[in-house]
Amino acid sequence: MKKFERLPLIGKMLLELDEEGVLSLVREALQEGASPLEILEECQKGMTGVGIRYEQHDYYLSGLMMAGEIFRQVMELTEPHLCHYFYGRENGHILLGTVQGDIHDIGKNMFSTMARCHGFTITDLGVDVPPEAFREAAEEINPDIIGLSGLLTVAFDAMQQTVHTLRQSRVARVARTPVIIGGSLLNAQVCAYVGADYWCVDAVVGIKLCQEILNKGLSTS
Ligand code: B12
Repeated sequence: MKKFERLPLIGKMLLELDEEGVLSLVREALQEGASPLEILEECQKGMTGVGIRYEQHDYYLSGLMMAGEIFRQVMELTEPHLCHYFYGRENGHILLGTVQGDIHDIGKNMFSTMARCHGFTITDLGVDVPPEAFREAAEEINPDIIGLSGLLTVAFDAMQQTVHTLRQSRVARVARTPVIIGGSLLNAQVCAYVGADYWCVDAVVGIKLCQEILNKGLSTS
């Protein structure tokens, strides 16, 4: 992969919500053989900055929406390149979704794309998914791993409820299926509170954890 010197500019332009600037620079970077992962990481930094501006009341909800739309388009541009960058023959099945009350899906979709590039099968239930819907889907498809996404503090309770509902499943295998949670505000304490088995704030780390779970045959029991 070639080093694209103006990579940091992408994150800065995203922070300024400069849609045209971001997209043309991303196209240029990809044409010059830059790493799609580094482009996405740069955009993620920009998104964190947008979140800070929102907290400081420099941006409003429309700013978050605009940033989300720019990132979605960056994902569209980088997706075909990601599968050249990542390659794998994993044969695990991951049930994925953003928990109830939360509609953030950019990070979930990014994880989903990378996981598919690695060969995982993904069943994505979408956003604002109630605990029961996770349980029903898990009982139907028997996934190897269940991935919950959540970016809001209030999503922690929904994650906890979802894990609890899954553990109560009458299908023994579903009750034991490892659960991994992902989202920028997570940490070990939240993971313990939620009752999940693994946590991450980064899709690449998430993929590695899923590979370990499969390869070592890890489960919650
Ligand atoms: C874009 C955005 C939005 C967009 C989302 C668009 C979309 N389609 O997703 C919209 C406009 C919808 C939105 C709405 C709101 N948002 Co918002 N949003 C953001 C923002 C700026 C970026 C999020 C993002 O996409 N980041 C980029 C992705 C790539 O990163 P990521 O999600 O962390 O994902 C990575 C990892 O976490 C991991 N991952 C994620 N999921 C999973 C799952 C698994 C299984 C695995 C393994 C890994 C994994 O992989 C990804 C890649 O590495 C964040 C700021 C921030 N710091 O996150 C605020 C932020 C999350 N939002 C916030 C808030 C407050 C809101 C609103 C309540 C605002 C309002 N007044 O209405 C609403 C809530 C709506 C709802 N009910 O969900 C707060 C949350 C604060 C809190 N403590 O709860 C934040 C932190 C902003 C802030 N600093 O205040 N938002």
